[in-house]
Amino acid sequence: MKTIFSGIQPSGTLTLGNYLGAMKHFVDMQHDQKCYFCIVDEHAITVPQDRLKLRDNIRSLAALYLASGIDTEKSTLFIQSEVPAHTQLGWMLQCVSYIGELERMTQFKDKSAGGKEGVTSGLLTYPPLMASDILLYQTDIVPVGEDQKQHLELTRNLAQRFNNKYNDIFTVPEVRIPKTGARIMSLQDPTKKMSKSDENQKGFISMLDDENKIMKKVKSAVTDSEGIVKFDKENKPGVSNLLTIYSICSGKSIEELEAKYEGEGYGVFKQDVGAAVVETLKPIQDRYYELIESEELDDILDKGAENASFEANKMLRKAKKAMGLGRVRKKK
Ligand code: ATP
Ligand code: LTN
Repeated sequence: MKTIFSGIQPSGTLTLGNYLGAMKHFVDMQHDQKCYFCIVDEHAITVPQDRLKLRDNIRSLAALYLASGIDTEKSTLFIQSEVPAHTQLGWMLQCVSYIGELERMTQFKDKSAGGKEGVTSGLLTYPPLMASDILLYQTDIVPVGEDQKQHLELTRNLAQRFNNKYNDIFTVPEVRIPKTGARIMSLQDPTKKMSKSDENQKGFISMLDDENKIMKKVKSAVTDSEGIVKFDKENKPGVSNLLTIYSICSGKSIEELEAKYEGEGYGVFKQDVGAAVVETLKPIQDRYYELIESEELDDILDKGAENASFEANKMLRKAKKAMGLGRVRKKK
């Protein structure tokens, strides 16, 4: 049995990109594997957050994990800040990371592009915390979207460096990026990834958008003036993005869809893409609204934190011993 770990930041309501690139695969992977799914709230505070909104987003993300099909009989679902071992090992791994390699992370470069004065040091040291999340559970596989590939590469380097320098305790994890849906693009600028922190609301579909909003956003998605439904990422990024979304939501292949819309133009096509998205999200939304105010959700998260702490503390003890932290009691 393999161990799977992945995390999502509670930095806003999840988008269709998060669902198709990450969450949907978590659900498919949980059979016959040992899975940990984490709400990484300590990652979210690397950029400013409103405290009440953050609290709401944490709960909402937990409910979305469950509504999407995470089954707590098979998987452990928990909140990062409720398992202190994450920041403890995170600090130790910071002391194994080099500033140079952290400064080379694309996400850091992008988010600090406006100047380094207003950027927190947490944004720079976020990757060792992410490595800690993963390494605490002897993770074999980390399912993520394309944008996290570089962080995973760094996690592997840190694990190997620690194993060589101190003691061979960490499993070196593998990244698993989905073949389709790994990078769902913005509906307004199909050269940019769909992001929940996009200022332009029309660029993303939230997992909680109602039917009306979804249809409107898909209809106003940027395409091109050719009027041909064909997959061509380079020259037709907007149409290709809609085809990807439609294909995953409907289970039909891209070729099948291209054939179906031959000679049709974009009107009918967009209508059907929207309908397929609504059909995918509707059952998740129904279950979400049942869960969000329930005590069941709190019970699941309490139990998740307890399970995760138990496993994580075992690894933390090993790592402290390997580095020589703390003490050993003298025998009388
Ligand atoms: P933000 O957009 O606010 O910077 P994010 O959505 O990139 O945040 P997370 O919420 O932590 O960051 O991402 C959770 C998972 O969703 C990760 O595995 C990430 O790779 C994946 N993901 C994020 N955006 C997309 C996208 N547009 N297409 C496919 N997968 C995505
Ligand atoms: N960095 C990731 C979120 C994240 C994560 C993790 C993903 C934090 N810890 C551990 C996988 C495994 C992001 O920004 N999407």
